[in-house]
Amino acid sequence: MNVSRLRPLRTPGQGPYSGDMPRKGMTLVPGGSFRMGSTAFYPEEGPVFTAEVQSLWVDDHPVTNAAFRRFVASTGHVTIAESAPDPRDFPGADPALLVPGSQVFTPTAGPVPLNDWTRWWCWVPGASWRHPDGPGSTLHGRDLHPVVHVGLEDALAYAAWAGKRLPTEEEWEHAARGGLDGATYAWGEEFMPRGRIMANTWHGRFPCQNLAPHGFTRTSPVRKFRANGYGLYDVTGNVWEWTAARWTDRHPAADRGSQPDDQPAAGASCCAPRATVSEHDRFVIKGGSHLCAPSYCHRYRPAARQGHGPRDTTSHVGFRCVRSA
Ligand SMILES: [Cu+2]
Repeated sequence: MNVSRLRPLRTPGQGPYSGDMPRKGMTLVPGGSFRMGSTAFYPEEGPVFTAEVQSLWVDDHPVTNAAFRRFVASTGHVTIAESAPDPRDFPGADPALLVPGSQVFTPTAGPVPLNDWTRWWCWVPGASWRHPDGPGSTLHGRDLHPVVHVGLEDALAYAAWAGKRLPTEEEWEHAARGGLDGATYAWGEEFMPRGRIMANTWHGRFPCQNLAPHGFTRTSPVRKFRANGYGLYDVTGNVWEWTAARWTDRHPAADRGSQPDDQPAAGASCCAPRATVSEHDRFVIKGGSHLCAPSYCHRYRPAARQGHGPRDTTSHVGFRCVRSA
Protein backbone atom coordinates (compact mmCIF):
# COMPACT_ATOMS: atom_id res chain seq x y z
CA MET A 1 0.00 0.00 0.00
CA ASN A 2 1.33 3.39 -1.00
CA VAL A 3 1.01 5.41 2.19
CA SER A 4 1.99 8.65 0.52
CA ARG A 5 -1.21 8.59 -1.51
CA LEU A 6 -3.41 8.73 1.58
CA ARG A 7 -5.07 12.06 1.97
CA PRO A 8 -4.15 14.01 5.10
CA LEU A 9 -6.55 13.72 8.02
CA ARG A 10 -8.80 16.66 8.62
CA THR A 11 -9.13 18.27 11.99
CA PRO A 12 -12.61 17.51 13.33
CA GLY A 13 -15.02 20.32 12.62
CA GLN A 14 -12.89 21.73 9.85
CA GLY A 15 -14.44 22.05 6.42
CA PRO A 16 -12.79 21.23 3.12
CA TYR A 17 -10.90 24.51 3.19
CA SER A 18 -7.82 25.11 5.26
CA GLY A 19 -4.53 26.92 5.17
CA ASP A 20 -4.01 28.93 2.02
CA MET A 21 -6.81 27.25 0.07
CA PRO A 22 -8.89 29.96 -1.59
CA ARG A 23 -12.34 30.28 -0.13
CA LYS A 24 -15.27 31.67 -2.08
CA GLY A 25 -16.29 35.14 -1.00
CA MET A 26 -13.22 35.61 1.16
CA THR A 27 -9.95 37.43 0.61
CA LEU A 28 -6.59 36.53 2.09
CA VAL A 29 -5.33 39.51 4.07
CA PRO A 30 -1.58 39.27 4.65
CA GLY A 31 -0.48 39.34 8.26
CA GLY A 32 1.97 41.81 9.70
CA SER A 33 2.25 44.65 12.13
CA PHE A 34 0.43 47.96 11.84
CA ARG A 35 -0.29 51.08 13.85
CA MET A 36 -3.62 50.54 15.53
CA GLY A 37 -5.85 53.30 16.84
CA SER A 38 -5.81 57.08 16.49
CA THR A 39 -5.37 60.07 18.77
CA ALA A 40 -6.95 62.57 16.37
CA PHE A 41 -10.63 61.90 17.04
CA TYR A 42 -12.14 60.21 20.10
CA PRO A 43 -10.36 59.18 23.30
CA GLU A 44 -11.41 55.54 23.11
CA GLU A 45 -9.28 55.13 19.97
CA GLY A 46 -6.03 55.88 21.76
CA PRO A 47 -3.28 55.32 22.42
CA VAL A 48 -1.86 54.32 19.06
CA PHE A 49 0.16 51.15 19.40
CA THR A 50 1.79 48.56 17.17
CA ALA A 51 -0.40 45.53 16.75
CA GLU A 52 0.49 42.32 15.01
CA VAL A 53 -1.85 39.95 13.24
CA GLN A 54 -1.48 36.69 11.35
CA SER A 55 -2.57 36.21 7.74
CA LEU A 56 -6.29 35.83 7.65
CA TRP A 57 -9.17 35.01 5.34
CA VAL A 58 -11.75 37.79 5.58
CA ASP A 59 -15.27 37.91 4.15
CA ASP A 60 -15.27 40.22 1.13
CA HIS A 61 -18.26 42.09 2.52
CA PRO A 62 -20.67 42.01 5.47
CA VAL A 63 -22.96 38.97 5.69
CA THR A 64 -25.98 39.65 3.47
CA ASN A 65 -29.65 38.94 4.06
CA ALA A 66 -29.45 36.21 1.41
CA ALA A 67 -26.60 34.48 3.22
CA PHE A 68 -28.27 34.85 6.60
CA ARG A 69 -31.48 33.39 5.15
CA ARG A 70 -29.53 30.28 4.05
CA PHE A 71 -28.17 29.96 7.58
CA VAL A 72 -31.61 30.25 9.15
CA ALA A 73 -33.14 27.82 6.64
CA SER A 74 -30.44 25.29 7.44
CA THR A 75 -30.35 25.65 11.23
CA GLY A 76 -33.72 27.05 12.29
CA HIS A 77 -31.87 29.74 14.22
CA VAL A 78 -34.14 32.24 15.96
CA THR A 79 -32.45 35.60 16.43
CA ILE A 80 -32.36 37.65 19.61
CA ALA A 81 -34.66 40.28 18.09
CA GLU A 82 -37.21 37.56 17.28
CA SER A 83 -37.27 36.37 20.90
CA ALA A 84 -39.05 38.06 23.78
CA PRO A 85 -36.60 39.84 26.12
CA ASP A 86 -35.88 38.00 29.36
CA PRO A 87 -37.73 39.76 32.24
CA ARG A 88 -34.65 39.17 34.42
CA ASP A 89 -32.71 41.52 32.15
CA PHE A 90 -35.34 44.23 32.58
CA PRO A 91 -36.34 44.27 36.24
CA GLY A 92 -39.41 46.42 36.81
CA ALA A 93 -40.37 46.55 33.17
CA ASP A 94 -44.00 46.17 32.16
CA PRO A 95 -44.23 42.51 31.01
CA ALA A 96 -46.57 43.60 28.21
CA LEU A 97 -43.66 45.54 26.72
CA LEU A 98 -41.30 42.55 26.76
CA VAL A 99 -42.13 41.42 23.26
CA PRO A 100 -39.79 40.60 20.37
CA GLY A 101 -38.52 43.69 18.64
CA SER A 102 -35.51 45.79 17.88
CA GLN A 103 -34.21 49.35 17.66
CA VAL A 104 -35.01 51.05 14.36
CA PHE A 105 -33.55 54.36 13.30
CA THR A 106 -36.29 56.91 12.71
CA PRO A 107 -35.35 60.29 11.24
CA THR A 108 -36.65 63.30 13.13
CA ALA A 109 -38.81 66.04 11.61
CA GLY A 110 -36.33 68.72 12.57
CA PRO A 111 -33.14 69.36 14.53
CA VAL A 112 -33.03 67.75 17.99
CA PRO A 113 -30.50 67.77 20.84
CA LEU A 114 -27.74 65.45 19.72
CA ASN A 115 -27.03 64.17 23.21
CA ASP A 116 -30.31 62.26 23.34
CA TRP A 117 -30.27 59.17 21.15
CA THR A 118 -33.83 58.28 22.13
CA ARG A 119 -34.96 61.00 19.69
CA TRP A 120 -33.96 58.90 16.68
CA TRP A 121 -33.90 55.33 17.95
CA CYS A 122 -37.31 53.69 18.33
CA TRP A 123 -37.95 50.34 19.91
CA VAL A 124 -40.21 48.70 17.31
CA PRO A 125 -42.05 45.49 18.24
CA GLY A 126 -41.75 43.04 15.36
CA ALA A 127 -38.61 44.60 13.89
CA SER A 128 -36.08 41.90 13.04
CA TRP A 129 -33.68 40.88 10.30
CA ARG A 130 -36.71 39.83 8.21
CA HIS A 131 -38.45 43.16 8.83
CA PRO A 132 -35.62 45.68 9.02
CA ASP A 133 -37.78 48.83 9.26
CA GLY A 134 -40.53 47.21 11.33
CA PRO A 135 -43.39 44.75 10.79
CA GLY A 136 -44.57 46.33 7.53
CA SER A 137 -41.17 46.05 5.85
CA THR A 138 -39.67 43.08 4.06
CA LEU A 139 -36.39 41.96 2.53
CA HIS A 140 -37.80 42.46 -0.95
CA GLY A 141 -34.99 44.06 -2.96
CA ARG A 142 -32.62 43.76 -0.03
CA ASP A 143 -31.08 40.33 -0.59
CA LEU A 144 -27.67 41.87 -1.05
CA HIS A 145 -27.93 44.34 1.82
CA PRO A 146 -26.09 43.48 5.02
CA VAL A 147 -28.23 41.62 7.53
CA VAL A 148 -29.14 43.85 10.49
CA HIS A 149 -30.94 43.44 13.83
CA VAL A 150 -28.49 40.69 14.70
CA GLY A 151 -26.91 40.43 18.14
CA LEU A 152 -23.53 39.02 19.03
CA GLU A 153 -24.92 35.53 19.66
CA ASP A 154 -26.60 35.54 16.24
CA ALA A 155 -23.31 36.50 14.60
CA LEU A 156 -21.44 33.79 16.53
CA ALA A 157 -24.03 31.18 15.55
CA TYR A 158 -23.78 32.15 11.90
CA ALA A 159 -19.99 32.05 12.01
CA ALA A 160 -19.98 28.57 13.56
CA TRP A 161 -22.39 27.35 10.89
CA ALA A 162 -20.19 28.81 8.15
CA GLY A 163 -17.04 27.25 9.63
CA LYS A 164 -15.69 30.70 10.37
CA ARG A 165 -15.38 33.01 13.38
CA LEU A 166 -15.66 36.67 14.26
CA PRO A 167 -12.52 38.78 13.96
CA THR A 168 -10.60 40.20 16.86
CA GLU A 169 -10.55 43.99 16.93
CA GLU A 170 -6.92 43.95 15.74
CA GLU A 171 -7.77 41.67 12.83
CA TRP A 172 -10.74 43.80 11.85
CA GLU A 173 -8.83 47.07 11.92
CA HIS A 174 -5.83 45.64 10.09
CA ALA A 175 -8.08 44.27 7.33
CA ALA A 176 -10.05 47.53 7.09
CA ARG A 177 -6.89 49.60 6.67
CA GLY A 178 -6.18 47.81 3.42
CA GLY A 179 -2.43 48.25 3.79
CA LEU A 180 -2.58 52.05 4.33
CA ASP A 181 -0.81 52.10 7.68
CA GLY A 182 -1.84 55.04 9.84
CA ALA A 183 -4.25 56.55 7.30
CA THR A 184 -7.35 58.34 8.52
CA TYR A 185 -9.74 56.56 6.17
CA ALA A 186 -9.68 53.11 4.63
CA TRP A 187 -8.80 54.79 1.31
CA GLY A 188 -6.41 57.56 2.44
CA GLU A 189 -6.52 61.00 4.04
CA GLU A 190 -9.32 62.72 2.18
CA PHE A 191 -12.95 61.97 2.98
CA MET A 192 -14.09 62.49 -0.61
CA PRO A 193 -11.05 62.27 -2.90
CA ARG A 194 -11.77 64.33 -6.03
CA GLY A 195 -15.36 64.56 -4.86
CA ARG A 196 -15.88 60.82 -4.99
CA ILE A 197 -18.15 59.21 -2.38
CA MET A 198 -16.28 56.25 -0.93
CA ALA A 199 -18.79 54.74 1.49
CA ASN A 200 -22.38 54.72 2.66
CA THR A 201 -22.31 57.36 5.39
CA TRP A 202 -24.73 60.15 6.31
CA HIS A 203 -24.62 63.41 4.34
CA GLY A 204 -26.58 66.36 5.69
CA ARG A 205 -27.72 67.42 9.13
CA PHE A 206 -28.17 64.39 11.38
CA PRO A 207 -30.75 63.09 12.25
CA CYS A 208 -33.30 65.10 10.29
CA GLN A 209 -31.74 65.90 6.92
CA ASN A 210 -30.55 62.86 4.97
CA LEU A 211 -29.28 64.15 1.63
CA ALA A 212 -28.20 60.68 0.48
CA PRO A 213 -26.16 61.81 -2.54
CA HIS A 214 -25.29 58.13 -3.08
CA GLY A 215 -28.99 57.22 -3.19
CA PHE A 216 -29.15 55.29 0.08
CA THR A 217 -30.98 56.53 3.15
CA ARG A 218 -30.43 53.27 5.03
CA THR A 219 -28.33 50.21 4.27
CA SER A 220 -26.99 49.72 0.76
CA PRO A 221 -26.25 46.58 -1.23
CA VAL A 222 -22.73 45.33 -0.50
CA ARG A 223 -20.00 46.16 -3.03
CA LYS A 224 -21.64 49.42 -4.16
CA PHE A 225 -18.57 51.41 -3.14
CA ARG A 226 -14.94 50.88 -4.05
CA ALA A 227 -13.06 48.09 -2.25
CA ASN A 228 -10.11 48.91 -0.02
CA GLY A 229 -6.52 47.97 -0.76
CA TYR A 230 -7.07 44.35 0.24
CA GLY A 231 -10.19 44.04 -1.93
CA LEU A 232 -12.64 44.25 0.98
CA TYR A 233 -15.95 46.04 0.53
CA ASP A 234 -18.03 48.08 2.97
CA VAL A 235 -15.45 48.17 5.75
CA THR A 236 -16.53 51.78 6.15
CA GLY A 237 -20.13 52.85 6.73
CA ASN A 238 -23.20 50.87 5.69
CA VAL A 239 -23.36 48.83 8.93
CA TRP A 240 -21.25 48.59 12.07
CA GLU A 241 -19.69 45.14 12.38
CA TRP A 242 -19.41 42.92 15.44
CA THR A 243 -16.02 41.78 16.64
CA ALA A 244 -15.22 39.13 19.22
CA ALA A 245 -13.51 41.74 21.41
CA ARG A 246 -14.76 42.85 24.79
CA TRP A 247 -15.03 46.60 25.13
CA THR A 248 -12.25 48.58 26.73
CA ASP A 249 -12.34 52.34 27.25
CA ARG A 250 -8.86 52.70 25.76
CA HIS A 251 -6.39 50.54 23.91
CA PRO A 252 -4.14 48.67 26.29
CA ALA A 253 -0.60 49.91 25.86
CA ALA A 254 2.48 50.35 27.99
CA ASP A 255 2.86 53.94 26.88
CA ARG A 256 -0.60 54.91 28.09
CA GLY A 257 0.93 57.50 30.44
CA SER A 258 2.58 59.38 27.60
CA GLN A 259 -0.71 60.40 26.04
CA PRO A 260 -1.46 64.11 26.04
CA ASP A 261 -3.98 65.26 28.62
CA ASP A 262 -5.97 67.29 26.13
CA GLN A 263 -7.65 64.33 24.48
CA PRO A 264 -10.76 65.32 22.59
CA ALA A 265 -13.92 64.93 24.61
CA ALA A 266 -15.86 61.73 24.13
CA GLY A 267 -18.03 62.43 21.14
CA ALA A 268 -21.70 61.74 20.93
CA SER A 269 -22.47 58.78 18.78
CA CYS A 270 -25.18 58.16 16.25
CA CYS A 271 -25.19 54.64 17.45
CA ALA A 272 -25.89 54.70 21.10
CA PRO A 273 -28.55 52.20 22.15
CA ARG A 274 -26.95 50.62 25.17
CA ALA A 275 -29.77 50.25 27.60
CA THR A 276 -29.32 46.78 28.90
CA VAL A 277 -25.73 46.23 29.97
CA SER A 278 -23.01 47.92 31.94
CA GLU A 279 -20.07 49.53 30.22
CA HIS A 280 -17.97 46.45 30.79
CA ASP A 281 -20.34 43.94 29.28
CA ARG A 282 -20.17 45.54 25.88
CA PHE A 283 -18.33 44.28 22.81
CA VAL A 284 -16.45 46.25 20.19
CA ILE A 285 -18.15 47.11 16.91
CA LYS A 286 -16.16 48.63 14.06
CA GLY A 287 -16.51 50.52 10.80
CA GLY A 288 -19.28 53.03 11.43
CA SER A 289 -22.59 52.96 9.63
CA HIS A 290 -24.91 54.78 7.26
CA LEU A 291 -25.82 56.97 10.25
CA CYS A 292 -22.35 58.38 10.83
CA ALA A 293 -22.29 62.06 9.85
CA PRO A 294 -19.26 64.37 9.68
CA SER A 295 -20.95 66.95 11.88
CA TYR A 296 -21.87 64.45 14.55
CA CYS A 297 -20.28 61.00 14.57
CA HIS A 298 -16.96 60.85 12.75
CA ARG A 299 -16.61 57.10 13.09
CA TYR A 300 -16.40 56.05 9.44
CA ARG A 301 -12.72 55.23 9.92
CA PRO A 302 -10.77 52.01 10.60
CA ALA A 303 -9.60 53.27 14.01
CA ALA A 304 -13.12 54.12 15.19
CA ARG A 305 -14.72 51.81 17.73
CA GLN A 306 -17.84 51.62 19.77
CA GLY A 307 -18.98 49.51 22.70
CA HIS A 308 -22.26 47.75 22.01
CA GLY A 309 -24.43 45.53 24.18
CA PRO A 310 -24.38 41.97 22.81
CA ARG A 311 -28.18 41.81 22.75
CA ASP A 312 -28.84 45.41 21.71
CA THR A 313 -29.92 44.75 18.16
CA THR A 314 -30.39 47.67 15.79
CA SER A 315 -31.02 48.55 12.16
CA HIS A 316 -27.39 49.55 11.66
CA VAL A 317 -25.27 46.75 13.12
CA GLY A 318 -24.25 43.66 11.14
CA PHE A 319 -21.08 41.59 10.89
CA ARG A 320 -18.59 39.76 8.69
CA CYS A 321 -16.61 36.63 9.44
CA VAL A 322 -12.99 35.57 9.16
CA ARG A 323 -11.03 32.37 9.13
CA SER A 324 -7.45 31.80 10.18
CA ALA A 325 -5.14 31.14 7.25
CU1 LIG B 1 -21.66 56.78 13.99
